Amino acid sequence: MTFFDFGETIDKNTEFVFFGIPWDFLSSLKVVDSARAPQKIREISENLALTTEMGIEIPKLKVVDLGNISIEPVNIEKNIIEIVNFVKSIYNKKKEVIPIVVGGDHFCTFPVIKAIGDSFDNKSEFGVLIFDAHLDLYENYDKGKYSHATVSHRIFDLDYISKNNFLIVGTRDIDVPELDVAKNEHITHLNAYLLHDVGIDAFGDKIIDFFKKSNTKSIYLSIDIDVLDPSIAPGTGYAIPGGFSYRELWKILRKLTKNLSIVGFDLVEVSPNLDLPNNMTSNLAAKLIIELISFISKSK
Ligand SMILES: [Mn+2]
Repeated sequence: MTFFDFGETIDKNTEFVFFGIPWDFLSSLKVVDSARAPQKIREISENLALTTEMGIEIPKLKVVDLGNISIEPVNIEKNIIEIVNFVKSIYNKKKEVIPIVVGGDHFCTFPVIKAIGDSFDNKSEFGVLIFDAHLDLYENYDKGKYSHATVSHRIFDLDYISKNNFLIVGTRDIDVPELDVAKNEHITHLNAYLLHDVGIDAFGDKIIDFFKKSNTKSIYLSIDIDVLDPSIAPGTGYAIPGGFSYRELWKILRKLTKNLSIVGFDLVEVSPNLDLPNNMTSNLAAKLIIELISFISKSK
């Protein structure tokens, strides 16, 4: 039994729908194997105890695991359509469910956000929050316009995404062309060091205030595992120092879910082949996902 397999079909009681996107072709690094992460994280969760840190019994959370989306790694356009259709098929079964996605490289986030954003009748209520060491704002990178390093740019290009409902948090490895895009488009990003300058509470408030200011009520959250410090999450392609601790991110997420409505989230860029032999990064990922599910469940 894993954290995520308490049922395999969506019914009227389902609150969360878990699925994997085993796709890492659009990573710019050859050494990663994040396509393996969805399965690895499920396996790891089998060995973890079945209560959350706040004492919630995990089997009582209504999470259905739909398995992995079928992916043809090099067939980019087909995969985008496949992922968008997969998410839409979930909403066709039940509109009020929260998709939980495990990648894959960070590009997997784009089609998921497109599907979720497109499903909103009132698109002005929808916003995107990204936790990442990087801006991922290149116009083109590596294989072209679709890359894990262009994903934020592609999300920003969506009609209903603007500087008012799009925020990147935890950055600390930014290239000059990306900074130019951020400046020209007035895209807000909160650098990782700021958390230590102002403290966790004030940092969390900054995120909440950003979305409240524009009246953005429904937030999709994307977590690149490299937002965490590589000392606790070494199993990822870019090991950038100065990231958040597990507890810092946990506290930020707990606060966010009390103040904003989360309509879906993903966790990407875990690379099992770069992890330590005790699988500490996949372990952390499994833990983080279930804690976040319990926060969202509690806030509903
Ligand atoms: Mn990223």
